[in-house]
Amino acid sequence: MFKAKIFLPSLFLFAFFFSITSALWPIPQKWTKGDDTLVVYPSIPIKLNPNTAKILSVKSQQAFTSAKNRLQKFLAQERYVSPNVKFNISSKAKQLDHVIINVSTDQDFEINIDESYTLEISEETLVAEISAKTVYGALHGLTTFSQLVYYDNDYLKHEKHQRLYLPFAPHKIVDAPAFEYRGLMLDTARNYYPIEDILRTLDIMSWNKFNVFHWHIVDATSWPVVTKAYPKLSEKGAYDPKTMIYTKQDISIVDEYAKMRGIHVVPEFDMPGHTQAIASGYPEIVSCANEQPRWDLYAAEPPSGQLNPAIPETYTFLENIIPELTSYFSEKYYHAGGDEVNMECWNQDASIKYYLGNNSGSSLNTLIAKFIDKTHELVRKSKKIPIAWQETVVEYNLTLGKDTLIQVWKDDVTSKQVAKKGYKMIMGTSDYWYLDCGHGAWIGNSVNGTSWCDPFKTWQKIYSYNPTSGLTEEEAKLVIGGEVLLWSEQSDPTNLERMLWPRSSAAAEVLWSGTNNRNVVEALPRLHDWRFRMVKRGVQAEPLQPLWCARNGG
Ligand code: CP6
Repeated sequence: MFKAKIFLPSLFLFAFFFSITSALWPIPQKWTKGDDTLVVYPSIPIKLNPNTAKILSVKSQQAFTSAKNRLQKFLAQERYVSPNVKFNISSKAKQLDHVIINVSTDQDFEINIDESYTLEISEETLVAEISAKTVYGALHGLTTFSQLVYYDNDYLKHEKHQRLYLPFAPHKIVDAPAFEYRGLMLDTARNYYPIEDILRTLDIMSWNKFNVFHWHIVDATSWPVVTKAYPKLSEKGAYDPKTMIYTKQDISIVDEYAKMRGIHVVPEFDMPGHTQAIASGYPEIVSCANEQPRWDLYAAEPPSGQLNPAIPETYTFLENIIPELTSYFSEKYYHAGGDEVNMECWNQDASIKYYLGNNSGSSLNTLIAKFIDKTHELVRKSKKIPIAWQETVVEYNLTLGKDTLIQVWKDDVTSKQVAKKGYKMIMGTSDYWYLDCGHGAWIGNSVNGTSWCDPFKTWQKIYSYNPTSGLTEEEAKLVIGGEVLLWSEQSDPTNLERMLWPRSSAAAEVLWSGTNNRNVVEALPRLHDWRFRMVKRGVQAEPLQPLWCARNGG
């Protein structure tokens, strides 16, 4: 009670105060603004400083040109009138003359690249100037610029041309991400998503300054990836071998599209668990495949099936498939899975029993070590860096190469354990950053009444997550970022956008702006505005509040 009394009045005060300023999402590290409103015409020149152009590689120039074209198109199509950002409009408003971009270095596109930028918009020089160390920092500057403009829906009164307002000038923004790895995971195996849905997701991700698309591309239920070495993987393992697949060419379209938006595509080929789909084409290398109806004895989710670590055929498979799979993606990181291995599945396999009987000193634990070590060795041989789920170093207690990036999904007890072992980490615990609806898809759970979104994580819950929670300052340095995750047992293209947005935006701000001083009261009107803007851009983002609240400072 005591708390509520103090909290409520301040809530209204904050809400009122913040409802009148322009709304950037994620919020920049430093931002000062004024109260002049400028006019922006969609045809405003967006120029790369000629000295900059000289130092940039062809790839970097392409990324710039692509971003510039997107911004120009945005400005031409922008029809956003905010319900809660109010500003002065003067008939004498001056016109912004041009946008100029300076980039000081050319760097390879890697996750730890410098993404900082500054954006200054002067009401005196009438220039918007973006300066960045890399072209990918400049891209973020252009993204920020696109959130500062609002449509002038009265323009016909003034003149013929459509125009926009840029309120609260002058602006001085100094910005850089708090975390270098800002990811979103999509599971395209429980349900299939056409490439168009993935490309669309990449667009929306880039507006939210995400920089990693973790593509959980295969799982127990389907293997949609077409491969040369093992064609039956998709012929038998995809939901439809003609239409519900990803070819090498599809993957490079996604890869290239992402890169043009400053996003890294990290593929995950989850092994040895979650692999029953491999058994559709290659049953000889999978243990306990499809043990119905008691799949629950052998797997976390149906259908059961795990690659058999005791037979040489499995290793031949890895040797042939990993070089091909790694070659399809330009990103350095390759997620090799390793989650939720069920020992009972292996325990009951005759060939594994035989192996254990004939190899003294071997155990299920040495077998899983052998499997993961071999996989990671092949990943490194392909010049990639392995990512592994936390189970590898926590639950199975394996010792992995120090370069391995560990993905933690359980809680801060496990992140603490991973930190003690000294691995770099990405965070996204199921209690906070799983966007899906938990384990609701199976009949048993449905009978127990947990068939839909139980519990559903609200944007406030997602926003309250600190990826470094429970860690010392020193340990926290191992956390290079985090991910929101959409498992697709109960998602497909029909609900993708509302499952992702605007809740992922909440995580995007934690990852970009940092965990200090996050405050849902300050954030709400700003996120509300950002959600309305995304909707205007065509995103089926879920509503956060009644429209009334936005209009009335609540
Ligand atoms: N699939 C895979 C899943 C999950 C994991 N891996 C999962 C586990 C628990 C919950 C939600 C999803 N569906 N391959 C765990 C990393 Cl609550």
